[in-house]
Amino acid sequence: MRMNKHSRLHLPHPPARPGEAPDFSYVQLSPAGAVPRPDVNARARDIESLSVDLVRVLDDAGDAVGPWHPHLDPAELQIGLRHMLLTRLFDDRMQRNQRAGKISFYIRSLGEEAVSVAQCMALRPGDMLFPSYRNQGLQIARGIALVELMCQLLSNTRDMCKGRQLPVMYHSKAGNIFSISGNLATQFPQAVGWAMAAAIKGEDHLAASWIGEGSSAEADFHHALLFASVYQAPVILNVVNNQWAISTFQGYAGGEQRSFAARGPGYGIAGIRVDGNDFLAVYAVTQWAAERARTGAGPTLIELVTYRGAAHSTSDDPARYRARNDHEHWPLGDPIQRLKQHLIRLGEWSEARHQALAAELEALVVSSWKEATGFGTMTEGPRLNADLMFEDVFKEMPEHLQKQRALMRAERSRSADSAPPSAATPFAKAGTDVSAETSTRSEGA
Ligand SMILES: Cc1ncc(C[n+]2csc(CCOP(=O)(O)OP(=O)(O)O)c2C)c(N)n1
Ligand SMILES: [Mg+2]
Repeated sequence: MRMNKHSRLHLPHPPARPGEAPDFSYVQLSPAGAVPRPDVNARARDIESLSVDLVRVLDDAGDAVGPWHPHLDPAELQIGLRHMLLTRLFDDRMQRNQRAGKISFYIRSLGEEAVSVAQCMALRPGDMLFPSYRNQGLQIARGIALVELMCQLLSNTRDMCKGRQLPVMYHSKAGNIFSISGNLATQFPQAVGWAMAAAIKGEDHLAASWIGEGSSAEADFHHALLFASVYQAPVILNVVNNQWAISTFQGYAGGEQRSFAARGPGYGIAGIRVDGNDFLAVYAVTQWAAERARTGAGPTLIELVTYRGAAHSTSDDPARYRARNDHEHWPLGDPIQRLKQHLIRLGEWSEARHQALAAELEALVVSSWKEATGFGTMTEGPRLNADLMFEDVFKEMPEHLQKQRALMRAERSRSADSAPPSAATPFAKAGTDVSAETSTRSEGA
């Protein structure tokens, strides 16, 4: 080892910048089927190797191998494929809608669909999910209608967030899915708190939460792990390592010296690294962690190794900071392709069935969009009642807000009186607004 006369500062290096060839040699892989599956009640300190190895079930040919093979029914696998494909087609259409100026912002999950879909399917409906903004697959797998998600993206009269949130920060009213926060990593301590409460109440439910590897640099990540460890909370903490936090390479969040999963054992929590693009491996590892939580063996930190195939969001341009077409060179492939290939090898799927499914789901996305736009678009009414912005924060509205609301109402009726009847105003004319709760407008109404 070379000795320096002085200390030196190490700067992590992204594998390849624009103009360079993609290079994923830094990603530590294990062969499919090679990692042992310990008992669900194994102590965290006895299974530390799981946090550096990589659990994989699907091999390069598309066969399921090794001790983590979850032996799911083909029908279950087909449902998983359907949810993943719907997630991708929904994402593609919403991306195009943003480019066409129909919504203001969007975030895709291209290449990461197995994370949300397989994990959701491995959990029970009563388990509480605390997602990030890149977990739309959870909403889809939990049965939230596309129309509901689209109305949130449009901030229209049926918007579940009543126009108060950035598009994709869903707050689904059903499905046991917690509201999404743009403040990174807040969901981690919240999930641990929820899990602690479930344990205190003697319930059988667990909590699961997802953050990006970049967000693991937030203090909330560490608070969550400590609380989860001390109280052995029934929680599954997922770090989705898609290698990038906007333009910042994962090495800057600490992934260069040690895996993210290895932070688990540091806190006395089981840590496990899994191929995030392998539907079967993600399912099996989540099922294992869920059983640990439900049998009192405590929390698990799962690192899902994957790749962010698209830009961070519609506001980002990855051509500025990473190698062109690098997604095609990602060594763990594409989750949809891999599950499709596996089902074909089982004799339970075909190219023709795949195309028919894609056409069916595309039609669902199109018809859902048509229905959603009937509740209002960015340019056409009906519009949310502006009064809504003053509600739901205080039980009794403080005086200063009452004053502001009165001012706004006066301004609105003044501009409504002076404006020609057809002129577009920032707020719809009082009396014609439709509130989020009272809206029952249906397609074409
Ligand atoms: C507390 C906080 N800091 C910074 C941001 C700005 N920000 C939004 S997304 C993002 C990158 C997050 O990357 P990662 O956690 O890896 O998740 P990914 O987007 O890759 O899914 C940043 C820095 C924020 N929203 N909240
Ligand atoms: Mg990331």
